[in-house]
Amino acid sequence: MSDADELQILNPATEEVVATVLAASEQDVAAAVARAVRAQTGWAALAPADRARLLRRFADTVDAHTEELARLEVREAGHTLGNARWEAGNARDLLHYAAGGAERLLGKQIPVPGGWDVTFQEPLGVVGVIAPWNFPMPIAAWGSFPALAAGNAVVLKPAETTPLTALRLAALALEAGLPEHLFQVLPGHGRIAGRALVDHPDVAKIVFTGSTRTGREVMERCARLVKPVTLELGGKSPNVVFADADLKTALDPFSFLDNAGQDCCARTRILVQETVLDEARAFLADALAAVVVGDPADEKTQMGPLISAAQRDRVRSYVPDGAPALRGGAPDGPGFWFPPTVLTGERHDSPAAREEIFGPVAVLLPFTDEQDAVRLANDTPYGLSGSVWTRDLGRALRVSQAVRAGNLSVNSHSSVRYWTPFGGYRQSGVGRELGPDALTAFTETKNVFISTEGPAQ
Ligand code: TXE
Repeated sequence: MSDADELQILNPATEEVVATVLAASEQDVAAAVARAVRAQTGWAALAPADRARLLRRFADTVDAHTEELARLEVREAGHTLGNARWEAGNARDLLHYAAGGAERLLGKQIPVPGGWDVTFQEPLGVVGVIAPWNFPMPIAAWGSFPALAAGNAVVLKPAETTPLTALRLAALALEAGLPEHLFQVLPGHGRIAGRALVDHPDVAKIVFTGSTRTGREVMERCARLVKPVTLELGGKSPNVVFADADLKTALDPFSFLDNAGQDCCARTRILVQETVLDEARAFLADALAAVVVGDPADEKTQMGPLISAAQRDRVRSYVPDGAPALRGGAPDGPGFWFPPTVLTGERHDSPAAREEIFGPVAVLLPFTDEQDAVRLANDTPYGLSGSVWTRDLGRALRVSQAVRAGNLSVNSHSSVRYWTPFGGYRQSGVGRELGPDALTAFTETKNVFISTEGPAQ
């Protein structure tokens, strides 16, 4: 493909073309960054209360368009309507939360002899955000909105397959009165527009969400310019179910089927205490058969298609014909469908149990006791998320302390909240997004010492 080619956006449920969008070239990225540099100067000079007011207006504008944004996400990404509505609401709520942060970006006063010492949290300048296709709207928002609130400009490159909701958000920002070029969205290829953003000397930080492989490359390229990065990468999260747990809740198949499993927090390693393994298998067989897979625009649908033919092929490669598995159903015909699947004959060190599949496929694995459960849960290069299910409070606390992951839930499969920190250990990433410190990640700390010494006598 040439630098000036087009991206065809397909509806993954029908394979029909939804839109055609121009792909940004390296020159387009350079021009956008130059515009962002100018826009950021004016934005940072505004009083924090004025930045907050404009961001709240942006939130209200998003609010007035949540149904439109949700339906666009259904068309470009195949998300169920219920999920897509949550996603649009999440973008709006994060804007409100980040807007409040603009006025609370506090420094410190540190006691020192001979003067006063104060710190300031200053904006970085232009932030580059590279977003994936699995949650196009929320992930674009998580990288961009706290950065804007902290006084930065943002240039966002969405994934090749899903640029439409991000483009719409940028248009809504302008409609709400945000300065021109402050929040720019440039659809394009990773290896062209993505790399150009990473390599640009005037981009002060990169926030990347995607595969561990690409994240590693982004980090290496940023290292050449000593450019800070936040990386949100893959996962292979455990769902640790002890025999005393409420199995029906603990084994909720949507702990790994939500968004057709294209979720870095999906609990795809179902670790079940061996004394209840048969019971778990019987429950999961019924639960998978009951999942409603189909048209994501239908309110009753629980699971939609995968994003692309390539992703379906990748998922299929982990589920050979005849592999021992529990399976649900999926539509035939056009669309990138794959049935809900739990592999039951895997070892914990097999590729399906170790690698991120990113589809509606989990593995069921037994453990003996608490020590064995922790050992298996931690036997992964990743460390993003996980759940622990037990009625024994002491054990719940011990296991949640012992599992090395950034986001754990006890007796819950709760997902991301915009007001709590999110990110991974080890190869799941670097840094944290969201939560009370979200804005600080987009600032430099400046320390200023002011002498109180009087004039020499
Ligand atoms: O990811 P990439 P892909 C995992 C998941 C999935 C696999 C591959 O396992 O099956 O990754 O997905 C941009 N410089 N996750 O190939 O390549 C790209 O254009 C700069 C987990 O889609 O990492 C897109 O915008 N940017 C994950 C973004 O990076 C580059 C979500 C992600 O694409 C680039 C998505 C480059 N050299 C996939 N190459 C999660 N953490 O949730 C590509 N990009």
